[in-house]
Amino acid sequence: MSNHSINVARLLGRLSELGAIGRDADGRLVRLAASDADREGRDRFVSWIEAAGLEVAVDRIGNIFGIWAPADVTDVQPLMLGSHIDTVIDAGIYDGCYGVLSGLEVIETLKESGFVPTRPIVVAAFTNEEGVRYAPDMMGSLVYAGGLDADAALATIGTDGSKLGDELRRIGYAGDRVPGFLKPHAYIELHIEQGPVLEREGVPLGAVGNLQGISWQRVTIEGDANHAGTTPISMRRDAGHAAARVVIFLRERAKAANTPTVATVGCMEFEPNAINVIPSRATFTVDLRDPDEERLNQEEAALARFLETLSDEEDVTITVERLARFQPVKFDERIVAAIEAAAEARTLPCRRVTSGAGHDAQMIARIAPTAMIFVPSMGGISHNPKESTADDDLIAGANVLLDVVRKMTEE
Ligand code: HGY
Ligand code: MN
Ligand code: MN
Ligand code: MN
Repeated sequence: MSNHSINVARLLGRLSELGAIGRDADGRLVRLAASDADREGRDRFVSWIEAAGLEVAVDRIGNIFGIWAPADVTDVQPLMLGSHIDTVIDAGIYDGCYGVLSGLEVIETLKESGFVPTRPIVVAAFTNEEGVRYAPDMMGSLVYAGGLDADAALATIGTDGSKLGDELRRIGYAGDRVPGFLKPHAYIELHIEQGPVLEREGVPLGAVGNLQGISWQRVTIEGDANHAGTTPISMRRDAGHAAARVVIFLRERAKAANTPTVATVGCMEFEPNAINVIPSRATFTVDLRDPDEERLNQEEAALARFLETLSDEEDVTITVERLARFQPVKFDERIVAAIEAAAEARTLPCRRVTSGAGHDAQMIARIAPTAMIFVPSMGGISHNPKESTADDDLIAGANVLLDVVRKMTEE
């Protein structure tokens, strides 16, 4: 049984301190990538890295790294920990931040204990994991893993018309390091589950064996604006009605499929968006996910077929833009087993889980052996201010991460 422990007050204190940064006028937590709020959160995280005596590095896409490299191991591949500190709109305080702050906490605890690792240990805060302002999501780690060219990513135009590269420069996080400058020996991400499984089963820890595939598309339907009162139903080219039929199609199909497939229409805009005008245009997003690559392809094909039929039946024009497409990922069995062993050594129940959410680990798994640790989300709630995890679970997760990191860097 390991008797090492992280500094509980420091971790929990920083989680609430970071959680207070980026509140809007209504008190909602909104720390979108490369915004002023993101700058403030980044600055606070960097101040903690510096206070811990770590080297700070920032790469061209704004990924931040805190590097602990004792003298005689500087040229050895590092063990990397991390996640993200950008948030969705009206977010909780744990998504991403828990993994970044626990990674820093583990490094500080090991450093303070006089432990000398056989390889550098690095904590990363990846840029734009959420993808709310700039698509795709997991952008910083995708660039880091070589899945997206840095210049192409920096040229991305956001939902507010801003350019990511300009915004990173404006907030002072257009770094000079080449993305991928540190090739990790392994990557471990600690994260809240953001789903209901662990809580429902009364299990405090999840060893994440795999992560589902993600497909993001933006659909634009063009019809004709017309008078809401005078236009007979049979003469309408109603973009709003056509869009609503897509929402119903996706839900009915996912419900009838009896598979893990999930479908979400999270954003929708009508033009001209007036109570007495038939919408001429509807623009909306489709988020499809499935742990099975083949089934995810089939869901995308089924949606494409439905849109074809819809366009004829509703006499509208439909265009689709692909925003993101990530395959399902299987994590590294040895690290997953090490997580299970560390939980067992602390007599903490642990079970295998699939991640329904996308994570930076999905990208870093392209370049290094990777795994994740989950702790329960109360009510399975996330991407919502009610997102919460019991302190005991937060501490247990961080202590298991501490044990795995110690084990992987003492040999
Ligand atoms: O969309 C996701 O699953 C991640 O939170 N960006
Ligand atoms: Mn996250
Ligand atoms: Mn998230
Ligand atoms: Mn995520």
